[in-house]
Amino acid sequence: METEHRKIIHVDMDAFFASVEQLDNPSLRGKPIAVGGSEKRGVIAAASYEARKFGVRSAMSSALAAKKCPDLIFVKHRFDRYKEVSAQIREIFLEYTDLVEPLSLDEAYLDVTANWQNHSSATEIAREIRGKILERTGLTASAGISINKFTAKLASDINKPNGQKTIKPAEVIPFLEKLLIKDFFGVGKATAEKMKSWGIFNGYQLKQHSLAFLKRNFGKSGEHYYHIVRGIHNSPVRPNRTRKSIGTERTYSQNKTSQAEVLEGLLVIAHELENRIAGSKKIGHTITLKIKFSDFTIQTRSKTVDLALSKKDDFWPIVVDLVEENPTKKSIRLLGLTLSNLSDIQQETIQQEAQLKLTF
Ligand code: DCP
Ligand code: CA
Ligand code: CA
Repeated sequence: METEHRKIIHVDMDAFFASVEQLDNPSLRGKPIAVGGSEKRGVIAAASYEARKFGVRSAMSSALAAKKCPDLIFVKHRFDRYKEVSAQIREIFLEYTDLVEPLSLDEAYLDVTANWQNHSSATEIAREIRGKILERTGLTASAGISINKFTAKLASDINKPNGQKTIKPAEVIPFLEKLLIKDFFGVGKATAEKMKSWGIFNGYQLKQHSLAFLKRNFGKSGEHYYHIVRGIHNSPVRPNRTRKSIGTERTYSQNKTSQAEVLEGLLVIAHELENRIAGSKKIGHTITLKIKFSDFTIQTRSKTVDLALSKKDDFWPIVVDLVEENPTKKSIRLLGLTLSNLSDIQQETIQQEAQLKLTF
């Protein structure tokens, strides 16, 4: 039955470092680029899809890459910028579930079984998340949707870049039977060679061997292979942090100079914040106003109240106070609002909503 299965999404950004560089520097778009390394030394961290056509890959030596693709452009990496994007996508994931397990800057597992926002399917959630990633970061991501982390991760590669793939419960077994041994998690070269020598090339052939046989030959890993090829992979999505704040901000193409303009801008932001709070199933006690001036200096002002804040009507008067108590003379290029001091809204409400049906 559908409801017995968890709904796991694996999201992975496309050509992450390279795509960020092409986003920030339009002259690099559509061109073969490599991030990290230089013409002469080092290894490449990331290659744009244009560079991959020439066979350029992550971890390849720069010298070999330059040989394969003579027009390859080498770009320096900017980790702070990748971290910034990583935080942005994390924020999006957390709008759908607390169960977010990042694997690296550009990918994470999400367990969306509880279905916070009453979506019709996990597939739909993944599509929405990819849409938000594109909208807020300007970058594309791919996703895999399935019953466990293992199949979800494999699925996210199938329609990459800028695509997604759902492997439904009934499709998991046939998918795993066709899967090549080298693509099974944690099957190293030596193990794959050993299996080949016994005529095991795919999941179906792996399944013909007993648990005892696999344990005898591969120890604990053998047991893991036995289960995984049967679609059994119970490893939970382990969140490595709980959310401390919910925030949203906007940069304006035209600086804001009057208090009326500032309040007008903040009203839009307050609406969006309310939506994000609703998605997070949290309440908070502190509202922070962030202002970036046209000279790029930043100011934050906060107020903490006893009232449990989640609705715009409740926190808007606080925002107005924060603006009015210290009128500013300088022109403003960015405004932001953050709710912090968070706690979960009542457990019973969450449980009720978790019962809303979610299918694949
Ligand atoms: N990375 C790195 N060294 C590696 C592999 C990757 O520094 N050996 C960095 C650069 C990548 C980022 O991590 O952009 C994410 O790695 P992925 O394996 O997810 O690869 P990409 O995102 O670059 O491409 P894909 O579209 O295949 O996911
Ligand atoms: Ca990636
Ligand atoms: Ca990745």
